[in-house]
Amino acid sequence: MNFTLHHKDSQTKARVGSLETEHGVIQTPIFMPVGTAGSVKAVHQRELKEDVKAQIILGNTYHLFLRPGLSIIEQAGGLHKFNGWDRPILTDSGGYQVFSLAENRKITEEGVVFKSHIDGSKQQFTPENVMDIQRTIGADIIMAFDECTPYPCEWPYAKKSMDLTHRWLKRCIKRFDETSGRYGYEQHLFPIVQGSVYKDLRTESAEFVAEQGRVGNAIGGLSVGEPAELMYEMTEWVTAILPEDRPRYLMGVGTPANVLECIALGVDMFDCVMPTRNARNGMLFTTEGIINIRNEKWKDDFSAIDLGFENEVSNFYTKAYLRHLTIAKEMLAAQIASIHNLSFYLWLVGQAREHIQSGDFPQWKRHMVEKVSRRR
Ligand code: PRF
Repeated sequence: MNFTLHHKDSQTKARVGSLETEHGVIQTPIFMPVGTAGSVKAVHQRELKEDVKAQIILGNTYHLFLRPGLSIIEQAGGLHKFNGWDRPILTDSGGYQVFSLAENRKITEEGVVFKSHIDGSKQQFTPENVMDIQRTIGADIIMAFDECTPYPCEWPYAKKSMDLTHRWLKRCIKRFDETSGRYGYEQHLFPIVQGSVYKDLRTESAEFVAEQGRVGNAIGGLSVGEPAELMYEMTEWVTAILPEDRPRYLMGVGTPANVLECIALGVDMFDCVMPTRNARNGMLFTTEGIINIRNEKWKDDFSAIDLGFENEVSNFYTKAYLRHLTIAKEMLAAQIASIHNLSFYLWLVGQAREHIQSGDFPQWKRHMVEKVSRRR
């Protein structure tokens, strides 16, 4: 996997690059739609390519391991073959989902024992089996097994948790490097920086992660309820330590404004359920701001959802029609809203890349953050 930096902004830490995988090239900064159970909810693969213009999607180890299970994915020849997505895939390790979804989880030095939220069965994740599971799922980029601390979190717990995440990282790396891709292409392991909101811990974690010398690095433990300013402060602190010549992935972030601000802090990759989850609740992100399509005021607004960027779906369907579909609980509402929101995010990071290249990124970002954060 090759990461090439093409341009660095002179006034911020924003950069434009490209990340080559055997399933295709990813232009950075990039937003990665979340496809938890092997599907980006309400959006099929052709729409993801042609309308959304997604370059890479996410999958979740936790969900895929529980259902359909490894045997089915392996028989299919890996997740790319199973779901028909032939571009890059990244899988999260389960280290986050196990804490947010599983019941009765118990964390030990060895790993986490938990009860499946689907059938109540007892399961265990360890750094070793999570590497094996992600090898079998077959994502191009796989994530280390970590503990994501909640917010707020006292320093002593954050320290203890970070140390455990680091010991787990060593075990992940050992297992990962002893094994190889099962489907004929290479996979790459990204370690994750933790340390909650404490600068001393973030420094220690970022240095530890940087020392491992992996091809890309991730920042975890943020966007878990802390104020946005604190999230920016930690992100900036960590990107200053992580190697400049490797991609940096900020996990689970965020709103369009969060994404733009963190691009300026040197982040290259983002994922978040917000564009898809909020779409299903009627919240739309547009070039003119945030709208709740259920609002009465859209009932006879026959203007397009968004004319601010070129997109078949956003330019074609009207607000009044989408409002009707949403109120009537028509499935098409979720499809149109999800495609629109994802297309908007992908357009936004594409614009960011162009403005970094052309040299007016700071001015454009200031203007854009204001525009996309408005409530209409
Ligand atoms: N760790 C992992 N996945 C994550 C996170 C994390 O800290 C976050 C934090 N926002 C989102 N997804 N493994």
